[in-house]
Amino acid sequence: MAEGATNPDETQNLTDGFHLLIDALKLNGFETIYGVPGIPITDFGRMAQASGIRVLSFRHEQNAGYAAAIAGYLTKKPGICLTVSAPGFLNGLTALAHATTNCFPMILISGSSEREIVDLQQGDYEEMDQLAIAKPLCKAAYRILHAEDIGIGLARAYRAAVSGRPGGVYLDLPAKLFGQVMEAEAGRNSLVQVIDPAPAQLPAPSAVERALDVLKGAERPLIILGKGAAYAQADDAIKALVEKSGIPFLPMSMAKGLLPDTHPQCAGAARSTVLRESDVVMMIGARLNWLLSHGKGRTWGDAPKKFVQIDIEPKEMDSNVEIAAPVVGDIGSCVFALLDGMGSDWKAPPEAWVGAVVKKREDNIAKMAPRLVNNNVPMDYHGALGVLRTIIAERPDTILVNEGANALDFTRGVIDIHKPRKRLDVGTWGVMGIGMGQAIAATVETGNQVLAIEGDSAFGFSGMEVETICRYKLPVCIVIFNNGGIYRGTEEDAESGDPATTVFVPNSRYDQMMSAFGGVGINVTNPDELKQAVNDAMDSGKPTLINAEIDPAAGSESGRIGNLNPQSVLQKKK
Ligand code: ADP
Ligand code: TZD
Ligand code: MG
Repeated sequence: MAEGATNPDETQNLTDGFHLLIDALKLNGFETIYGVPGIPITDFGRMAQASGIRVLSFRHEQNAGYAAAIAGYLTKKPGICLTVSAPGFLNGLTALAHATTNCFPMILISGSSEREIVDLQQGDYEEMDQLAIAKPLCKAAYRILHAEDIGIGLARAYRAAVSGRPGGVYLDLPAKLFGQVMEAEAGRNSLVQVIDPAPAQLPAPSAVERALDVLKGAERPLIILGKGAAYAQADDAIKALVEKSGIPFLPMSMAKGLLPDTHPQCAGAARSTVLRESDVVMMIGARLNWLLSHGKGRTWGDAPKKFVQIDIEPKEMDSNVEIAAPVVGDIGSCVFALLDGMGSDWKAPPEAWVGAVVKKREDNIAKMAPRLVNNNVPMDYHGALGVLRTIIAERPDTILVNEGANALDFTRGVIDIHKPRKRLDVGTWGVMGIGMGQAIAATVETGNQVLAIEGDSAFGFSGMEVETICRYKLPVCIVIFNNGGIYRGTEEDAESGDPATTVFVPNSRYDQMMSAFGGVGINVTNPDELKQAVNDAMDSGKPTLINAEIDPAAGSESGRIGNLNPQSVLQKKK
């Protein structure tokens, strides 16, 4: 048997699809698989686990997929999701599309039924032309038909996921492939160790010079840091660039903590002012999509603006507005080049601007402060978040997972993040359901404690995974902001006789779901109890779910993005 290979049958000198895939994964340093077992991949999962790969079994593929996607974000290595054919594949596909949309590297490996039968539509078990369906929804999609191609197939998938703009890759493995046998040494020779999977992409010196010229001409410059910057793991260089430039910075949601939200240059609490008033904006790993009002309109004010954009994807430039200085390359290389080009005589931006931003930010922080210490019962979002904010400040290595509408927007605004990649959330789509998958992968990949702050609706999308969290005994503390519904728990629909579409069973006890599986479930009604319960959870590291009773009337429709709802002229809103 070849050294390092997993085939236990030494006498036969043979290997097969199962073992080749395991060997290929291990050769390339893939240590964890997130998935759901079943035909045709059950034995593959068992063998992978026996070989030392960590195989985490979920209750639904979508959650395993979200886990893989965020694992990719946290590690810069594609997260692997493993699913069964057709329905399992489709369940995982949402997460694959989400990974692609968010520029997270991920590989969805799915078993599939036999080509001969699928292509003649003869009705195989879980028949579906998965490759064709996956193609438009991911960055690349490949199928492997022969055992000797497993090595090269995985290499292609790996490289496609992480190089350039990262994204989701689909790998289709028909059932027959797993059992295909080949000679062990030939098998070993067929494996490919991917060298330099995400090669550095250096920016052109002229592009760097152009960017510096634009920055030098600025009166009111701003740097926007996006999750691409957090993904790049160029933390020290980005910090050095921001500090040397003296320019106020605005972190996008998942870029919070790249520099601490408490940093003197952080303009997070002066967001509308800096977007409106700035004259030159440098985007680092952030897109001018809906989250930034497409770079135009009221949010951005009337004064003309010039944009500098650092991104690995050339097509991103001019996607919404003209980019005066495109800098195409990987963020680490681009930031180093800019730092280098700034030289020793770099002039900080005018004090009038920097001072105005600081003043606005301090004013806004002071305005919010009293709301964060309120002890109202039932709790409002600010009362609850006031204590959670302190806990995160005291335990800055905690990874915060966050989804919901009000539960998302208020948490993002209130809780300061102090270290890079410690805030994970709904991302570019604002998708509900990422919570438990992200919570699981975050702690599995880093070993850190997780605090998941979840709207009651948001949690419902992946809530069954509390069993998974208990089964693997993960240090995850879930706080449900339970306001009895989507946005609010107060709506009534007198006309239909059914509950309004946005409300749930009032006074639900989500904590009992956790107790059902042996975890700690607690119901809390005020901020003091919430603080105690979260601190206990973090001290013990035990799976914990805290049902935090929030005033059903405290939230607003769609949180901060109510303006995106289309309006009917014929019907009055309730
Ligand atoms: P946010 O939602 O935080 O604004 P986006 O997801 O919109 O961030 O933008 C992330 C951007 O970062 C994408 O355009 C992507 O191409 C880019 N990106 C991701 N990784 C890198 C990298 N290593 N180097 C350069 N750009 C990157
Ligand atoms: N489905 C999916 C997959 N993603 C979505 N974003 C939605 C539906 C629509 N949606 C939102 O945009 S937020 C939200 C839904 C259903 C839930 C908000 O309720 P919540 O939070 O309980 O999670 P708050 O605190 O009550 O606002
Ligand atoms: Mg709710």
